[in-house]
Amino acid sequence: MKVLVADDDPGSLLVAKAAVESYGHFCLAAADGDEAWALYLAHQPDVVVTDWMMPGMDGLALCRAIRAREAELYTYIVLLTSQGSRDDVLAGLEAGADDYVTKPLDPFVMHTRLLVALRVTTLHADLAHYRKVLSHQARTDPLTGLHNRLKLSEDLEQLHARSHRYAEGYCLAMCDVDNFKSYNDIYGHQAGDLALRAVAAALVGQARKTDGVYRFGGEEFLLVLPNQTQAGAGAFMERALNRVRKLEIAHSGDPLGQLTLSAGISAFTAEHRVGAEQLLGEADAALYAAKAAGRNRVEL
Ligand code: GH3
Ligand code: MG
Ligand code: MG
Ligand code: MG
Repeated sequence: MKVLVADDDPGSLLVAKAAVESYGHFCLAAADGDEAWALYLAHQPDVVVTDWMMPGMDGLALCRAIRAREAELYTYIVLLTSQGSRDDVLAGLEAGADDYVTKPLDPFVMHTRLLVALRVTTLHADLAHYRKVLSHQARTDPLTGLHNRLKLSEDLEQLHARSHRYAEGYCLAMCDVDNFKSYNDIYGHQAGDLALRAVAAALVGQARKTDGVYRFGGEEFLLVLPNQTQAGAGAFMERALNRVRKLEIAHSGDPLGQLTLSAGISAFTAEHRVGAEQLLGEADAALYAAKAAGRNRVEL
């Protein structure tokens, strides 16, 4: 572990540093609280062992500063206290310290505290990791690997606010696989799943880096196209539909004999400053028009 030791007494500092190093940890030493804070910010130690009374920033203030700042990485804090200062110990633990040891420091006691510190910091690191994994999973569609609707609502809210503020245009394209129920009926659900994955990959392949591709529902996909005019989005979606046709997924239940997409586009512009929900509804209505007009096409 990376351990930061802070003590304004040079003798105590040396003893503490030697104790930490003798049990195989890397040790940073600070001669007062201000230096400790600077080293903490620069090196993000796993453990801080700090004296209570120091000129400048004292141990209590250091505890508070560390606790006020850390978000993901947990720092285990051990206070160095003098014998018989029970109130100090309580104040220190309340300020955010995890443990305390009394001076003069016994190296073996330091060792035992660092064992606990390792266990606690490892646990916190695991929790942070799982939080990240779960957060990603909660926003991802497992079949296609695309973003899901939760991620869509978050991203769309952000994009909408930004576009509103800076008067930028953006477009939504709602896509739906044509005659997909009959595809499942003819080829089975497993083949249907594979087809959805292929369509998703084709859409992602067509999208620009800043575009968002989301699985909106069963066989429905939503594309979010920032900084795009309605005409630009129309041309873009024509290319996307073409790309899906080029997959040449045979579909005997479709008039064209292959799997196709229909799409409806809506646009947020200076003249049409409607809410994101309404824009979704408009893209859906345009999709409905594309279906009614014979499928395998884009409607604005
Ligand atoms: P339209 O051209 O009007 O869109 O007709 P459609 O048959 O595609 O539309 P419908 O809404 O009747 O059928 C959608 C089908 O999509 C039904 C459903 O079983 C299938 N589906 C939805 N999600 C999945 C999935 O994850 N995997 C598979 N294999 N099929 C799915
Ligand atoms: Mg001191
Ligand atoms: Mg469909
Ligand atoms: Mg559908």
